[in-house]
Amino acid sequence: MLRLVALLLHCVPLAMGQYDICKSWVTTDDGPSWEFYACQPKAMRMKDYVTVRVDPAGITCGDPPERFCTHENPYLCSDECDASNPDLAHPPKLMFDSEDEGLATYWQSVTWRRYPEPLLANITLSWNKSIELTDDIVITFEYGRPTIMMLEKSLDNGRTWHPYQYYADDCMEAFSMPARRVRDLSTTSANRVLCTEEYSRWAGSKKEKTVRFEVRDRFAIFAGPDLKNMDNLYTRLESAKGLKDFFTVTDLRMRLLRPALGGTYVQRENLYKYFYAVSNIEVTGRCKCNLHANLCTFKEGSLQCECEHNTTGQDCGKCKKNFRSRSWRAGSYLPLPNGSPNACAAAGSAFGNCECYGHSNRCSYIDFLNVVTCVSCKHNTRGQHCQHCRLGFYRNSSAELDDENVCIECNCNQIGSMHDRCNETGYCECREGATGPKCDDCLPNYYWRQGCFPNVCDDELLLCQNGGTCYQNQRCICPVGFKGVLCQQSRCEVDKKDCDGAPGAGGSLGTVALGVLALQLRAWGDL
Ligand SMILES: *[C@@H]1O[C@H](CO)[C@@H](O)[C@H](O)[C@H]1NC(C)=O
Ligand SMILES: *[C@@H]1O[C@H](CO)[C@@H](O)[C@H](O)[C@H]1NC(C)=O
Ligand SMILES: *[C@@H]1O[C@H](CO)[C@@H](O)[C@H](O)[C@H]1NC(C)=O
Ligand SMILES: *[C@@H]1O[C@H](CO)[C@@H](O)[C@H](O)[C@H]1NC(C)=O
Ligand SMILES: *[C@@H]1O[C@H](CO)[C@@H](O)[C@H](O)[C@H]1NC(C)=O
Ligand SMILES: [Ca+2]
Repeated sequence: MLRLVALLLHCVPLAMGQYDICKSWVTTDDGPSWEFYACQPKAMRMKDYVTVRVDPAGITCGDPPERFCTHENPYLCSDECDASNPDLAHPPKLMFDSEDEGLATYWQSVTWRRYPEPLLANITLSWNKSIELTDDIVITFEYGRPTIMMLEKSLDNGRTWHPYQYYADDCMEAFSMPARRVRDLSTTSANRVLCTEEYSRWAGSKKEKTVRFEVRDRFAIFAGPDLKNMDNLYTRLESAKGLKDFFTVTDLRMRLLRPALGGTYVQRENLYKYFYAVSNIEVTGRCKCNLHANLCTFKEGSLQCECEHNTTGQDCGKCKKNFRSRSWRAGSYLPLPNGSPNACAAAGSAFGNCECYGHSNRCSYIDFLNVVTCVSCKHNTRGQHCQHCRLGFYRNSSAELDDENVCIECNCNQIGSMHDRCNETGYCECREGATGPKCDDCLPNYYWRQGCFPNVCDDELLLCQNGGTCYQNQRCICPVGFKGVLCQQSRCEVDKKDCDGAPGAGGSLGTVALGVLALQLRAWGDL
């Protein structure tokens, strides 16, 4: 019974009752038919669907077994962490179990025995699915909260990361940021990334255990203190740029940067009381389904939206095949209270059969040709059905025709290529001497200088003569007394007066003599 009450309490703030059905069967003057609405799945405990990774390797305590103690009992270091003993092990999964026995189970790091080297740990949570946060993220630390930590998020399954919130007992010292509180943010700064000192000060490890990322306080800026005015929040989510994305994540990362210090400086003689211990990470949110689904299920290891409105994809992010007569759009919370479904429409519903593969919203009838054609094809497409790529673009063979990335720019090198068109595999047509898919390379025996030019000299067939050196395949640098493209001509053969004063007569002998002279000059210079 107690558990049921807890469950109900847990659900109350989440079950707003809005946008929970995608369609209903209604009777109108024209008979019964479906009516469609914007819809979204219920919020869930997202920790049940997460995969976790803790870095660096070896940061989890117990291998080898080690002793530790607590700030409350700093001289009784008899507690033990031993990865090989289930009763004494503290693996990462204990951050996500349910604790109904009353006894906290927790992941624990090694102790700070390497002080003053920092004790760093990353806890990375991945869903392989975009999630919209609907309530605070709550991280519970047994034995004290870190004095410095950072929360990061990713929106692209961990490819790129962005700071989400900074936490420190002294924000200025730790991050050179002024301390701020989420409660003090305004409507224009609701998605600001800030540093807070509220969750890092020492207050006794039993008293204050949680570190929060305050989603509710940010919602409250729009919806009021008890989140009563959700309509206003939904309106803002639709209209304020970046606000929806701010609450959307695919991954979260806690970067633990300095453990609890017990309210004082680090005591080097007892480093066994410094470590991290996390008993729970609560993440409440809903699957992002672009307002095209009210169910999200766990299938083959990942959450997936059960898409309606003839959309498809993990997030209902595109139109189903044969429903692409206009571009895909997310559903909208507006107009209140039921929103707009922005459903995908079947090809052939307008103007006979004009499919535009989602690259155009409009078709037009051309009278004298008696055809219907797509108008203003987007995404660099062209053609009656936007089925071709514009000149200067080629078809992406791994993308379907309705993909936004279907046409790739040829990107031909302007100097090396004949024009900016390319063939179906992206190869440009090269001018003489140029090569490579984009004509930005030169064939062997050519050099690049605003285009490809045949080599003047090289190390093989076009050797510079008489001790000349080849400069970047462009010209021979000839020794004094020689000229010609390959330094093949002695100046005195051409012009008798060049021979005056030249020591020796023979070409190569002259070079040797010059070399000796140069060495002598250098020797004098050193004296
Ligand atoms: C934690 O992740 C950040 C990137 O988000 C990385 O720069 C850092 O090296 C990681 N730290 C550890 C201890 O793995
Ligand atoms: C992520 O989800 C997609 C779509 O459901 C699935 O195809 C893919 O295998 C998943 N990747 C991992 C690493 O679980
Ligand atoms: C989706 O397509 C089906 C036909 O397969 C149709 O009955 C249904 O009304 C369509 N739904 C929407 C929202 O357009
Ligand atoms: C080709 O399309 C795929 C699938 O949409 C996309 O992931 C990839 O980035 C595209 N390639 C290029 C070069 O744009
Ligand atoms: C495109 O041109 C390259 C280089 O000339 C050639 O190897 C390739 O086969 C061509 N691709 C097609 C589809 O014609
Ligand atoms: Ca636990």
